Amino acid sequence: MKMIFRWFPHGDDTVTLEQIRQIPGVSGVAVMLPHIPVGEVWSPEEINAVKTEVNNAGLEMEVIESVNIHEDIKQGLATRDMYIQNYIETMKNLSDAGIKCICYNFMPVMDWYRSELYMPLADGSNAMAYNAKIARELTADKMIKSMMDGSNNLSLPGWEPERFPKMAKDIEFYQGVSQDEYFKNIKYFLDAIIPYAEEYDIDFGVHPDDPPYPMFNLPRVVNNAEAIRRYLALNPSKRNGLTLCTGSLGANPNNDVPAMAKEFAALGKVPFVHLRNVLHTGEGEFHESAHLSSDGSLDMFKIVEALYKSGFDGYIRPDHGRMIWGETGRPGYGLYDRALGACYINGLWEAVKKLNT
Ligand SMILES: [Mn+2]
Repeated sequence: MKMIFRWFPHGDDTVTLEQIRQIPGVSGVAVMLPHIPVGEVWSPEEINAVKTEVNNAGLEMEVIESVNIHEDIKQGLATRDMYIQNYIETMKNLSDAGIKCICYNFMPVMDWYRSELYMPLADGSNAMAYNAKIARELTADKMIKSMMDGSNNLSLPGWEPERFPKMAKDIEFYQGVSQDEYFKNIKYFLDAIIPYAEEYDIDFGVHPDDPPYPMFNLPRVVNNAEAIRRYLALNPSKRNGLTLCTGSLGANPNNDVPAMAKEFAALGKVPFVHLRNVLHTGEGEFHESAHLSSDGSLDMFKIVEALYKSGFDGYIRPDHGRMIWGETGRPGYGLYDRALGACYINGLWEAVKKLNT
């Protein structure tokens, strides 16, 4: 297991590589290159510039989160072949730079969503929250407006700005697309890229839908065990894997996250894990919490134990943290609470390992 930390390059992060280097047990970072428009090739120069910066700070860069999928691929348009070729070229360039794992998602139109980014908690910290009622009342127009002008503080990290102008049209497109048709588009993509993943020695981990609830009547892709089984079966290669995001899947109380960790890690199909906790506060409602089991609804010990006992040997990162100790920055991606999370997970891992050897 390698413990890593998400980091945003090009001065786009309040957390520095030097700070990450000092978190005990953290050996590397997961990065993305958000300034390259989705669908374009990531050049060796762009990749190596970031890699050099990361390596010079004493950290590894073996995981990309994320290389996003162009909407034309998701929609199955004729132009998808060109974008798939670009994707494969990006994979080659990443492989040449020593990348071992690519995280991505196949959520149509949307990336992740929260109804609140700075919900005050009783201890004086704040965290991101989701309320299904607010999400249901959200119209695409309202959402696009708030994302583009920054109102409601709804600027969600990881969303590329070029998504927004097309969003309403894209949402409209999917109203006539069934789940089955959508999975055909996914399979087309996987069958094209997975042979190259094998050749280039790169593990792919699809990130679950976050949250695991429907929005704007769009197809849901990876939101429960059955959907994950279906997704992994689209292409049987071990390279076609899952990024087990415990907070995304665990937001739905019906999802048994330790059981999922056990089932999919035992298949050797979990190259990357996002470990975080959420507290269920009502039907379709949750807020993010500290990583500690007793602060949320997920049993983090059971999840780590399931991973260890299933032979998991991939990357783990702490996921979103609360904002604590007066820190401000990118919602979910401050230094302090995520560093505490990394230490806690490392402690669980050490205990589970020693109890089982
Ligand atoms: Mn995640």
